[in-house]
Order: sequence, then structure tokens, then C-alpha cells
Amino acid sequence: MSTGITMASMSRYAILGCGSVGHAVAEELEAEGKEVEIIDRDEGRVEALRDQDLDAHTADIRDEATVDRITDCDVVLILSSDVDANAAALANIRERGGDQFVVARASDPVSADELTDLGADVVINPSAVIANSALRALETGELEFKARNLSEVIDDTDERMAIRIHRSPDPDSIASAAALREIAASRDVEADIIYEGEIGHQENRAFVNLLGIELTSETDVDFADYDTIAIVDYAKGGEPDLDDVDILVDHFEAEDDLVEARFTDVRPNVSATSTILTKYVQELDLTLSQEVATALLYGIRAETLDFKRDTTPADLTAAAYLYPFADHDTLEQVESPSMSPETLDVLAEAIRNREVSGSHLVSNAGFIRDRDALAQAAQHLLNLEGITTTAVFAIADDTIYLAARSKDIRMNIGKVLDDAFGEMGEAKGHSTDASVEIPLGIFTGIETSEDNRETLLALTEEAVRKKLFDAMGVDSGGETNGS
Ligand SMILES: [Mn+2]
Repeated sequence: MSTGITMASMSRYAILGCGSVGHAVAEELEAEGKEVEIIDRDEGRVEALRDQDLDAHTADIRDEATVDRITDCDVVLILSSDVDANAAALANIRERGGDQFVVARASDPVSADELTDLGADVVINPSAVIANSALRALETGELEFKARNLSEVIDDTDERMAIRIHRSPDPDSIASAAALREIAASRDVEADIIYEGEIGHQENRAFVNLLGIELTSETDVDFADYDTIAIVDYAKGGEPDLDDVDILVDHFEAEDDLVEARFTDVRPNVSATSTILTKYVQELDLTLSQEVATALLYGIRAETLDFKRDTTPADLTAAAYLYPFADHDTLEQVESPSMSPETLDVLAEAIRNREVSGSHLVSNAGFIRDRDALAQAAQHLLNLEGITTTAVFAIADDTIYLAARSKDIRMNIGKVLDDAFGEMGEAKGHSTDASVEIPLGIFTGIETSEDNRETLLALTEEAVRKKLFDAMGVDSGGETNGS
């Protein structure tokens, strides 16, 4: 058997029996620049194929001599409508000991089994193919219809849309809500994602913070401000005791049909609500933000335990669609088991407190115990769009620790730190990666104690930011992150 590489570049194909199916395949292969040899017993047909510049010969595909003609072909497609002739040709190929890759056309399940027994690598049963494509067409049509309905309900919004997710929302529900908010935004409808209770798990907080998804607590809103209510991925998280629901999307059926919505899409045959929302994004032809694409992909992966549990083809095609749009560094960080809960917290804090001036980002991670977390946070923040330099600092014991990263070739971050803090502390590192430690007392002139921690932090924060931005040659007090 040839290797994959030679198959792709050097393969010769033989088509035995060239009716309408064989002809369509031959044209497709020729268009891809493949070498195709055709054998059919109908002289007129062969003549017509030759007029098309195809390499065609007249012969009966049942003849043993036919097999001799195609020994140099790696792939043989036996596609005549005469299934007995196809079986005979296949038998001849295998009897001769040929290890060619053979695709054979059957006429029904019985002949399909027969061809498999004779050694076909792939058997095509036309009725199954047609049934499949009919089902796919139905699925596409149904999705088109539903996307139109969903859009209409969203368009009915005069004020704002509330997208409600359950208590302790998980990545699937948060991602689905974020996707629905993007769909709404594409139709000029503003929406808030409203959760109950708290964002519980460490990973879920990291997920929300790393992706910068804005969520609103139920306690902070007045539902009277919203005229469209959507609930997504809700059934698993509690009983939705909601009266006026307009949109319901889920992959679980609610225990009792408590909710009656104007638009409902509940699909127990997929594994994640993120999968369903991805299908709508595709159908509506939306360009997803990287954050939401990443969130949806993570939602599907989390719900299927990385495609190991209850994964359906729909989940896989949705994931494949999202893959090129997603930020894989962030995905890795959310799920990275090497990232301790404290590191995730430091990162979350650094993301919240970031201040950006031009392409430079400076942030304060507060009080920490694990200094390594700072370097990881600085590295991660470098992935944010438009950012070329990052510096994250924090206080541990009586010391200010600062980690910085730069991918701006015009900037030597080691020198920047040395210029800014060289007199007070020890700067280490080089042009792309540097750190500094400064005794807190020297920096602030105040002795540290339990009582003045917050004061110290505030003093430090302002001074460090200013010194850093000065040393980078930009004004401080640029655009502060608004979250
Ligand atoms: Mn779910």
C-alpha cells in the first residue's frame, strides 16, 4: 500500500463503469489534477469521454484482462450500475492479489455486504447516500427556518434583552449566553447576561475573567428594564420558574414543561448548548469575536469532557468550525492543571486592574503569596489584542514584585525596569522578559503593618504605574479598562 504522501501526489485512479456516477467522479478527479483511467464497455460512451479529453477505453469490467490494464492504479472505483459486474471486477482484482484501494458501488444492503466480503475497502450504497443527503437537506432547511424565527423574536425587542443563566453557571451556559448576546448585537439589540447566585468554581471564574465576558448579577438588575427574556442552558441548573420567557435554548428538556417560550430550541441529541448556538452563528453568517469563539469551544469541550463523553457529530462539527477562531493560549490557560487556584486569581485580578496606554499594559495584582503567578500573568496579558508590553506587580511580605514582558522589538524591557527602579531595587532580565524586587519600605517610606496594607497598595500602585509609563516613554493615565 502506498503511503499517504505518495497517494496525494502520485496516485492514479481507475474508474470501472462510467455511467452518470462514474462520469461525475471522473470530472471531479480530473479537476483536482488527478490522473484518471476509465474503462466502460459502451463504445459510444467511451467515445464521448475521449472527446472530453479523458483517458477512456472500451472493455468489459468483468474480464480478467481488465484488471491487467489497471495494475498501476492505486485507487480503483467500481461504479457501474450493474452490481454483479462490480462484484466480478472486485473479485478479479483481489484474486490477482492486488492491494489497491477499492471503492465499490452496491445496490442495496445485501449487495453491500457481499462487496465487503469480497474485499472492497469502501462500499457505497446509493439509497443510504440519498437518504443521508435528504436528512442533511432537511436539517439545513430546519436550521434556516429556526434562525429566521429566532431573529424575529430578537428584533421585537424595544428596550433590552435579558439572557438568564442558572445558579453557579458553567462554561457551557456562559458561552451560550455570550453567543446569544453577539447574535442580538448583530441585530442592534442590547443584552445583558444575568446570573443567579455566584460564579462558583475557580475554573469558571478564570474562564469568565480570561475571556473578559461581562456578566451581571441578578441582584443588580430590575427585570422591568427588559422586554425580551431569554434563558439558555438552564434546565440542568434549576427550575426556571419564569413566566414570560421569549427565547429558550437548551440541550436538556426541562423536567416538566414549565416554560413556554415564543422561540424554543431544545435538542437532547447534542451535548452542549454551545453547539446549538454555534449552529445559529454559522447559519446567520456572523463573524464571532475571538473571545466568544473561544468560550463556545471551551463550552463544548467542558460539556463533552474533551469529546470523551456523549459526543455527537454536531458537537464535533461545531468545534471544528470554532477552532480557527479560538484563542488556544487562553484555552490552555483555563484548563491548564499546572495553574494553581492562586495563579488564576492573580491573573483575574491583573486583568481587572489593567491600565493600558497605547500598546503598553500595566496592572496590579494586589497581595499575593505565589510570585510565579506574576510572570504567568504578564505572559498571558501579552496575548491581549494590541498589547506589546506588559508589567504586573504585586506585594508579598515586605516586597513589591514586578514581572514584565515585551514583544516590541524597539523596547528593552530589562532596561525600562532598570531605569524606573534601578535605584531602589534589583532589576533582572533582558529585552523581552524582566523582573524587579523592591523593598516596600524604601519605596513608600512607610513601615509595613497589618493595618496599613491597603494604604500601601494604593500608594504603590500609583507610583509604580507612573514610573513604568514614564520609563516606557508614554503618558500614564491612558485608557483604563472599564470593566
Ligand atoms: Mn450545558
